[in-house]
Amino acid sequence: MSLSAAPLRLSTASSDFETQFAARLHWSSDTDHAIEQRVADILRDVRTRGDAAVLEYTARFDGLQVASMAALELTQADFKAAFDGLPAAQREALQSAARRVRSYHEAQKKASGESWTYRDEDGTLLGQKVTPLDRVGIYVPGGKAAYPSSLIMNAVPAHVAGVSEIIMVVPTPVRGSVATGGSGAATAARGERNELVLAAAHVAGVTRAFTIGGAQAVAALAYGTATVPKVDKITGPGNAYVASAKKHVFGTVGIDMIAGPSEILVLADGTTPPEWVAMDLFSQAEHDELAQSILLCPDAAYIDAVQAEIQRLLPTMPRAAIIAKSLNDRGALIHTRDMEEACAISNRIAPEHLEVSSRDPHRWEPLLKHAGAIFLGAYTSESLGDYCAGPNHVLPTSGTARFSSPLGVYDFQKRSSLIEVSEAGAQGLGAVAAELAYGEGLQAHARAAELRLSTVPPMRSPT
Ligand code: HSO
Ligand code: ZN
Repeated sequence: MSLSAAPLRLSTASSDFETQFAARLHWSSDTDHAIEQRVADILRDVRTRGDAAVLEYTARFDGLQVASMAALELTQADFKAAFDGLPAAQREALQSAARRVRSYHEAQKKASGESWTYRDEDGTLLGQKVTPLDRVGIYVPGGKAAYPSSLIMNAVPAHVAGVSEIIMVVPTPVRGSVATGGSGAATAARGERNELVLAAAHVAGVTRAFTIGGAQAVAALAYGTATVPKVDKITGPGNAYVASAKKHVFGTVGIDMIAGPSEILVLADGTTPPEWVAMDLFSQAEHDELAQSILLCPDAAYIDAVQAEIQRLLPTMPRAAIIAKSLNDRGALIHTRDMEEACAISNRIAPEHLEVSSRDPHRWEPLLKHAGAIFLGAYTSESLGDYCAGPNHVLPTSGTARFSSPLGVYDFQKRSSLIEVSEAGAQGLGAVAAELAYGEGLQAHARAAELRLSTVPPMRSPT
């Protein structure tokens, strides 16, 4: 089978640009009602029957038949053994990535995650107290999508925030468990341990882990069972069942986000080797047939060169079929009038990953407002950010970078307001509060403020 990949060619100068552009960006995340219904049933069942229900679903969907939940728990010793069993180069790479991700998130915490207070002239103290969540659950998908790098990106910021218990769930049977078939975690059902994920749990500081997955794992974390502790927030990617379960339990627990397919937008001035740009476009396309890779460039000859590299490199890729489908169905090579216009279009797309592949990236960066992560200059391949540059790779997708941010330390913290009103402060504030409270017809509020005034006024009659 000879594959070919030709992302849609567009030009902003052409009269049908807007129509074609809109069609290419359109992505439907329509909820499947059958999935919603099945997930709701599983959640209800786990909520009422706890461990027994989790064990049944794990046997049915993951083909993992065990007598008790204890057999599904992994220990820190398991993580350590997996880590020790890796080749030295992999151990070092995991540690080096975790170290850089930790440093970045420590800086993030220092810059925006600390408590603060100030005092008014009358001695009143106001501020914000930042505290970590007590316990979080991290969902790690099974099978091929079990990315150790994603575990690091979720667990390390939680750790830096000061979360004391990090509970991981991953639908991967271990300890030679008997597998009888099932769905959802095809690789796992064959009884393969994902050593890299367990090793990442070691370097990322996971507290406890269970080899459960799907909606039943989300339910166990959200409601708690006799074995699985109830968490305060669930983060991490998953399939349609997991996404639907996370939406359902939101409110009972916090969730991070519901991520769509990966996206990369390369804004090129034509000075980067076209081979590099073609491979960067592939790097997100290879995640998923629904992934979106877009090139924006004012140089038509350069776009031709990138297209030629795409065709030349495609057959060398083990995931060529996924890449080709993604590029053909959702990719685009867009010719713009100039770099300014390219920046404006990038802002309209608000991509998850934005590479500014230019000799002069700092000239364009100030024009770029909406993107999950911005990679500056030809040497900054997006894939470095996926693994080890330091910033988080869990990023807003599908245009949500217009209003949301990368996963960070702040997702594992919450804020409490601090107020300490001095006696002097209570005079001024008391008068203001009482006036507004009477206006709202709330007598007790008004009197609570007035009783603290040095001269307590007579109670007003209700209006
Ligand atoms: N690019 C993905 C993250 C990832 N890449 C994991 C490789 N491994 C997030 O969009
Ligand atoms: Zn990636």
